[in-house]
Amino acid sequence: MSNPRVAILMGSDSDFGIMEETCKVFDEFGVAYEVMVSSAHRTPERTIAYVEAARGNGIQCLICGAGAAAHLSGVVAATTTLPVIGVPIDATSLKGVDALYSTVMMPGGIPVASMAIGKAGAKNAALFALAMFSATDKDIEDKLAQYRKDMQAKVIAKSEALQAKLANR
Ligand code: RP5
Repeated sequence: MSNPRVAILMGSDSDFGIMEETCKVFDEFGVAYEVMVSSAHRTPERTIAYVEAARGNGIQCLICGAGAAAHLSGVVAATTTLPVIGVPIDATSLKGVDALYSTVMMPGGIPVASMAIGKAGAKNAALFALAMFSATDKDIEDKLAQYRKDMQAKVIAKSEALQAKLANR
């Protein structure tokens, strides 16, 4: 994709089934991103080299999805002053609580904006990045407003469908 604004990193290709939710939102909003599999512990030098170059390459925000003892977001945040959003992934028998704690409990000084575990978090990571962009990007502000209106309309339609179904019982 040309001129990506966002970098989506994941610790393993096994995380993509979740991080695809992030990609889908950016696709819907027409925001360019790039995806890279890079681990904080398996490929540390590659991860750091990529993040160090990110700002110069036009990246404005990094989204990191990782499971288990998920230190990817923290390592990325330690390497750049760009905003870093973390998505904890359910990859172990602890069902993502391990990754949530690793992602959310950053010591003061190096912030990571942690989202919820799993697909909801991956979706919200994109929406959170878009909310930040909307502070200075009117097109994204308008699209986010429309996104919320569409979501409300779907909830109301589902409510009415359920009420109609119950009325016919
Ligand atoms: C983490 O370990 C990755 O982010 C992934 O969620 C988890 C398992 O990785 P694989 O063993 O599937 O490659 O580093």
